[in-house]
Amino acid sequence: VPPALTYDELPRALDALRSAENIVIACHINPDGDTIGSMVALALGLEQLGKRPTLLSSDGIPQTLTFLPGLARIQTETDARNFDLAVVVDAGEMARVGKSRAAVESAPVLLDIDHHVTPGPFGTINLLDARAAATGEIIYDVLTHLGVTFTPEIAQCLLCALLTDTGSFRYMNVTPRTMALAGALIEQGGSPTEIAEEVFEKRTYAMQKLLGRAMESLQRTPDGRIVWAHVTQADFDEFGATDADTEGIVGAVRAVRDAEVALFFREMASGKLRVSLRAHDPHDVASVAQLFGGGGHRLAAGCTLNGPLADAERVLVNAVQDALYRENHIRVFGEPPTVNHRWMAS
Ligand SMILES: [Mn+2]
Repeated sequence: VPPALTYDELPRALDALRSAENIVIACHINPDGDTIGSMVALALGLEQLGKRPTLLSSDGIPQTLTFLPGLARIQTETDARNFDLAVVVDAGEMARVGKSRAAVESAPVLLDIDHHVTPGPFGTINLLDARAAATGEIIYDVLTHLGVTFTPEIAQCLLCALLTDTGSFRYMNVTPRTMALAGALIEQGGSPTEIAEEVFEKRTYAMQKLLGRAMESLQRTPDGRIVWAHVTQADFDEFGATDADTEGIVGAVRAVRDAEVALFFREMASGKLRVSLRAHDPHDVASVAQLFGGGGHRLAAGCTLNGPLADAERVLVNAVQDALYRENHIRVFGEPPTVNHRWMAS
């Protein structure tokens, strides 16, 4: 395995973990494989050292991750306030621990472990590194430094963190080190086959039907640069679908050849439209989402618009066209005048 990442505050983090006894570990709301895998792997390692970890997931455990070992330790909330140390994994910001916040903030020391480096560290001790493809990579280093034995359970949790946060090792965040760690984790008993089957191949009937409706609605601009799709509230009602059943749709829209920006519109019961925006490098959809009061990352963002659906689609597609034009204009001529779309935001 290539050398570990280096963190300025690693010695302080290790001291804090070694000296604490009651440790509360919190993951982020709407949890994914990285935050759950990182939290459980860290807890299993700390238990080897005789610690008593309390695991908090404000939003519980998504169906797709229920195969992971060690999940019985996770609770959605706690009244306990006797913690020596709090650890928050993969959250980006404190607000994203949800209702775990009171327990986390009751501890005298807060360790923030993350590969999201914006909006910035919020711990008293911080292990942040954007070069890590997943927070699980940082947890791997921490457990190694603590002298923990990598059991098959720990390996499976960390492999799940790496595999899910890299889109099965396909995203730009993958490094040689990511692959080397994955190899080590397989040697230690992790199973990529089990993770892939559980996470990607147990889609619900409603998910597949919604995906069908979305693909049926697919449209694109004449130049093919912008592609979009929608599902209506009627589709949701017909299949008894929930928000979780839209998983994978925006990725399917983005996968259209020559698409530079993909949009997915989800009609809500209120009549408003929740929109997921995805860009291929080097485009920036966060700036478009921000025009409508939303936000996100350059390549993945979201916002909410007023209905009806057809108007929202027209307005947002126009805004993306403006943004693509602006990007080109800035490259060639410098800053053009700005366009204000804020009036359409819900
Ligand atoms: Mn992550």
